[in-house]
Amino acid sequence: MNKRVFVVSLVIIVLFVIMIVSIKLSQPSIQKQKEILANAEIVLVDGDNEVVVGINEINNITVGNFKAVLDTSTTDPVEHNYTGAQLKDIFNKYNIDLSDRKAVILSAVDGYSVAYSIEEVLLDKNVYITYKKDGKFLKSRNEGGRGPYESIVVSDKFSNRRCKWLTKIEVIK
Ligand SMILES: Nc1nc2c(c(=O)[nH]1)N[C@H]1C(S)=C(S)[C@@H](COP(=O)(O)O)O[C@H]1N2
Ligand SMILES: [Mo]
Repeated sequence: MNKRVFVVSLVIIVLFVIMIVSIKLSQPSIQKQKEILANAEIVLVDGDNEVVVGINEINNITVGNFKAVLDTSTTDPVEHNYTGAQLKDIFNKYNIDLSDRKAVILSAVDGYSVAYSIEEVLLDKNVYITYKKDGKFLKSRNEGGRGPYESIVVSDKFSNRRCKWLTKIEVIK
């Protein structure tokens, strides 16, 4: 074997080994991401009626994308493209009739909670449960994100009534 062939073969073998090692190394993080998504659940509560909603259900109800302005105390207003389902469509899917209800309370893992009136929830294209921002899944709290779910009130100028890390939606009579 001449030297040139030897060097070329060696480079190919080294590149192949690097490729295999990097695939193996990325597998646990892909697995973890799947678990986070698999466990991404929201509890819907209406009196004694309680249902657990997961990413597949939300995904099925999702009709498309919408734009909303993110404006927090520490950031300037920036418009983003979100993907999610309208909250009224989620209630509709689970046959929860909002017409004689007063409000909806959304709560998060950190103890934050916020109330939306039934009127604003029933407005078209106003209140969404979102899981993707600019085409990427929202990261969980552990990963420094606002997901896996965040509620958005499109008509709100500021973002203080959004519920990050959303885990529970309760209907109030
Ligand atoms: N779960 C949860 N959601 C929350 C809050 C919070 O403390 N916990 N703060 C609210 C307020 S006051 C603002 S301004 C924004 C904060 O967004 P930021 O984390 O990007 O600053 O989220 C809102 N939603
Ligand atoms: Mo805030």
